[in-house]
Amino acid sequence: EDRRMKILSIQSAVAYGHVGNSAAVFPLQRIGVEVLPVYTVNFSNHTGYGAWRGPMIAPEDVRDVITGVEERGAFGSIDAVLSGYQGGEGIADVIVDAVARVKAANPAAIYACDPVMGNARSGCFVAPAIPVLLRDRVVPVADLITPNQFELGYLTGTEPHDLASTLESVDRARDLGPRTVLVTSVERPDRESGTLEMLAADDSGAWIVTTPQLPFKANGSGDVTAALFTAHYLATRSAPDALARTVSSVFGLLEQTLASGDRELQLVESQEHFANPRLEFEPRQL
Ligand code: PXL
Repeated sequence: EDRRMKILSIQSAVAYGHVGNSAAVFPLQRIGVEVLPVYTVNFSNHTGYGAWRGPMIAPEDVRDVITGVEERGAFGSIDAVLSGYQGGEGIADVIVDAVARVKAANPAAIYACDPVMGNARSGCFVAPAIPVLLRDRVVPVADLITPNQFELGYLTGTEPHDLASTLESVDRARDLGPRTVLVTSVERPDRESGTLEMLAADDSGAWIVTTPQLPFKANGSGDVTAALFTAHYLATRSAPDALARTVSSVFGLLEQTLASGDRELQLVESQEHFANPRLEFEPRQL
């Protein structure tokens, strides 16, 4: 029997470029994960371009695809449900229901929620109802969440702005339900200039890791980050190990993308960074 890790990944699809499942699927496959992608939208391109075409998928259609997967008998061997960009307001309930059904079939399965809302620079870039749904219905049933600092603040009704307040907000987030939290951007005034930091916390403690900040922002890098952290955390159950692997892979991906001059993530060119991360950045325990 195939015992490769299986992840049911409920996210967007884009034809041009790489966000959502169109960013997450290949890196997961490259590290040996069997991915079951379910699409929440089928867009031409990500919304960062300001114009795009194609449909949001109706919640009943998303539910139907998931039910069809269930009818193949697949739920008992799913190790994680992963969700990201939701598109319409009806998707939250579909995700929550899918998580309950997967967990009924495999009590060891985890639910990893990337609470995609926006970021400090752009503000909220999803429909206004989505952050409320994430906070009140979705995050409470998640085992692992991967907010940026902006999303962490919204979920917890706090304003994390330095290391102490970010750790405080992470504790508040863990009070909501998820035992494991990856903060994908810790912006503290006293960090070394030209650096970025990520922080991971679980029942064993909290760790932070620092990387150089590259002079651009690539859409979809958060989706790759959430996917890789979920897979590595499942495999190791170690927040610092998963953090070290994830930042190394994503930094390699962003370096490769910057060097290419292309706006879109260079996923195939970066495959070695997924398969064999250099582990050049060491998490420090807090
Ligand atoms: O990276 C998050 C994301 C996912 N899906 C779609 C998006 C974005 C961000 O722009 O537009 C369709």
